[in-house]
Amino acid sequence: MVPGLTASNAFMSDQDSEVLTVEYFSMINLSVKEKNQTMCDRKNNAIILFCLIFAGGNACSQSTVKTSLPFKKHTLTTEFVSEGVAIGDINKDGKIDVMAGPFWFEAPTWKRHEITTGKPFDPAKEYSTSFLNFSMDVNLDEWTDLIIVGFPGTSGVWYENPKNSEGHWQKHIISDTVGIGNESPNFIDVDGDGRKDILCADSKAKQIVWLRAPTTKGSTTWERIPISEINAPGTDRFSHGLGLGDINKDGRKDIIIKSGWWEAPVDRTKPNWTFHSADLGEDCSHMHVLDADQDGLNDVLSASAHKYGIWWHQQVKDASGNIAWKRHEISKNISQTHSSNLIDINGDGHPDLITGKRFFAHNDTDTDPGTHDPAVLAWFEFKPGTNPSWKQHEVDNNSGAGLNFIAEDITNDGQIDIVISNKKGVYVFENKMKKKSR
Ligand SMILES: [Ca+2]
Ligand SMILES: [Ca+2]
Ligand SMILES: [Ca+2]
Ligand SMILES: [Ca+2]
Repeated sequence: MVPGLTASNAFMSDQDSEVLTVEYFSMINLSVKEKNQTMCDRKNNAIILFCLIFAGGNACSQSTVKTSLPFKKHTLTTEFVSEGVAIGDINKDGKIDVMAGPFWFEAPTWKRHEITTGKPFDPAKEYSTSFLNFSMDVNLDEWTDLIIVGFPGTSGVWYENPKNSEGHWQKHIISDTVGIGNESPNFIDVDGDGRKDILCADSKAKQIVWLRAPTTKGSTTWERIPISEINAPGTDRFSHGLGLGDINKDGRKDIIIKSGWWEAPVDRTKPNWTFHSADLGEDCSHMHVLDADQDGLNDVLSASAHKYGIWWHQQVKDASGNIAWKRHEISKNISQTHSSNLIDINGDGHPDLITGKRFFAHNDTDTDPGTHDPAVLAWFEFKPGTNPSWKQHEVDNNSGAGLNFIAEDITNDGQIDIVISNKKGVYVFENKMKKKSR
């Protein structure tokens, strides 16, 4: 008997077959070639394995045994409409809907509605007008609105939820004067007041700033709060790498770029945070902070935006207290990992890294290595320790991820689902994994 499988699998329900498939993937080490197989091939492998184990290789065909993946894929569209995605209960029916650029998709049928006039773009030749999407109730009227960050360096906009009335949503400019730069703006609570902010570069002023959403009902004014000097690093419209996390463990989250970090002061609305130089590696996308090796010093995780590479940067301190950063490679299997999320997706108490290929990041050109690789979406199972590990699990190989994606429980079953939008389309991956016990 193969470990992890029981005779009860011989009469599999859909749910059971999903578990079998999870266990099958976890039992074998896939070669690079196998990793590039189509998902159909993999399903067949799972079926063949099942046949060999339970039917002696006989009397078993694809038509009689169904398998499915640990994530159920919902295709909202295969058109390229946005490289960012956001979620929220748009129509207040209790179900979480999906927004991607000019459209929102109504759960559970994913009927498409227009937020504004939109059209699909050509993934081989075009960029969309929607790079990152965030959702919040901007004007505090208790209806979820959509924020769109467009081509790097342009002004952000938000669309006001029309409260179930017909027609397009009213468009508002966040700030005429702020060019939202750096290619990985974060939508994250910078000052710890419980309301999310836009953390980005102002590529016109060449400053790191955060934009605070209106705080009083009916207001549409976003406050621009600079934290760096003018002409700071990481502030070009096409700069790569930005994150928020507590590097020095003083309880306040600091702002991180690949060449250093700004130390958050007690009052995070103050300008001129102290900058500390640090070598945090190559151009990357979102940057995350955690103590991977559990030595009491926080480390930094990042993934390459346009090449291959996922890394953790170990914070090391010498006897005099001087800090250095040692780079460790986690994976070089997926190129163009232009967005990531850090969240415990398997429920074992450890935050996992989810990332995917920003398919055709620079269109159908050979600018980026691996442009024509399968568009993989994967999660890396994190086990902390002196030698921390991140084991790759594939979610899908014909989607990937865009410039930002969602990893939250959108079906309200306690499992973290994944929602992506990129040049492959818009997809929901419903988490059907069995939860691991802690
Ligand atoms: Ca609103
Ligand atoms: Ca701090
Ligand atoms: Ca550490
Ligand atoms: Ca985990």
